Amino acid sequence: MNVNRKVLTLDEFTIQQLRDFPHATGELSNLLRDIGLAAKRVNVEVNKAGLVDILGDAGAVNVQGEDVKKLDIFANNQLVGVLRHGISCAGIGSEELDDVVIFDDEVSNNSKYVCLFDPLDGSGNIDVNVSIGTIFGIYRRISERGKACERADFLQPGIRQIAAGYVVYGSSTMMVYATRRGVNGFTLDPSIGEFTLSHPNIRCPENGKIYSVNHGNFFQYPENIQRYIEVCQKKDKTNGGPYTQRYIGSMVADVHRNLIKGGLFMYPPTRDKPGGKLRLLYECNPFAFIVEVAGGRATDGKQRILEIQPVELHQRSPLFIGSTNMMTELETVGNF
Ligand code: AHM
Ligand code: MG
Repeated sequence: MNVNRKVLTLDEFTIQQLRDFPHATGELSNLLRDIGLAAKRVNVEVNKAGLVDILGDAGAVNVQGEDVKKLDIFANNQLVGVLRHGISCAGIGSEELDDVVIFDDEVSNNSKYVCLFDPLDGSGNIDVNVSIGTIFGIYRRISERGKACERADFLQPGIRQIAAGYVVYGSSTMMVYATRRGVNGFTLDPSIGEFTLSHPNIRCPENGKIYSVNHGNFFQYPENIQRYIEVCQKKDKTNGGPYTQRYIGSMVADVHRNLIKGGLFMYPPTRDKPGGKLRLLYECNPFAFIVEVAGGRATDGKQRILEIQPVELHQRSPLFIGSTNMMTELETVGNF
């Protein structure tokens, strides 16, 4: 068998990056490897979800008041398990859990990082064979090392993320992660069971023609958002259009597409959800970090997502995220 040595695995890539920093401890590489391992396990279950009794509601309701699907629980358990047993993470916060989990053992107490994640986003799409994903953000703890981490470690503004990423379980399975140095995408090669570098140095195009929003909520949006959506609909060749509307209902897939092709994703406030639907810590912050590193922007309509000081773990936020020129257009039309 020919081994294609031009292909870098996720591990090889993170180790190669380490070489530029002789004092780096390798803890972040370890953490990313742990998350990659959990993702591979989730991927196996997602792929066979139609075959086994893992579809459907687990009969519980999560802290957000939504039905919990069995795969959500499986994904959550995998992530908590690998991070607890790894050497790099002092504790986690999960969209599926009421409170943070502080590992509080000797190795974990000496670990540098805490991790916040949405184990399986887009859960409404699990049963219908549509892409879903895992989202994560990694922070350096601010509490003293050597002791158990603290709640404040998890309530840092998104700007303090050291790395953030997502895994999309789609037509292929991809892990994309960002550090301040750049955004890179790795596609799972099922023949060797490894994530391999397929999308080096991802840049979000400055211009885009895709807008992604739940049109069903149109009449629930503030007037300035309705105005912008109408501008998108009326675009034609004479003014940079036509625009295309694409919305799967899985943020990971929707933002991933716009990141690669150029576009704008919105989850505005609605009459029923004036604070928006998406969670600041598990969904908005990781994507805001990734998209900003790739050259795009992300706001809640008033301020930069990454500068919001979180006050509670499960807080929600409106989200506008994507290509810079579309963001500017939104702000101009919407009079933000
Ligand atoms: P979830 O975490 O319960 O899956 O909800 C988040 C998802 C996002 O992936 C997606 O963008 C959004 O909810 C879709 O919501 P809606 O159906 O209201 O448009
Ligand atoms: Mg979710």
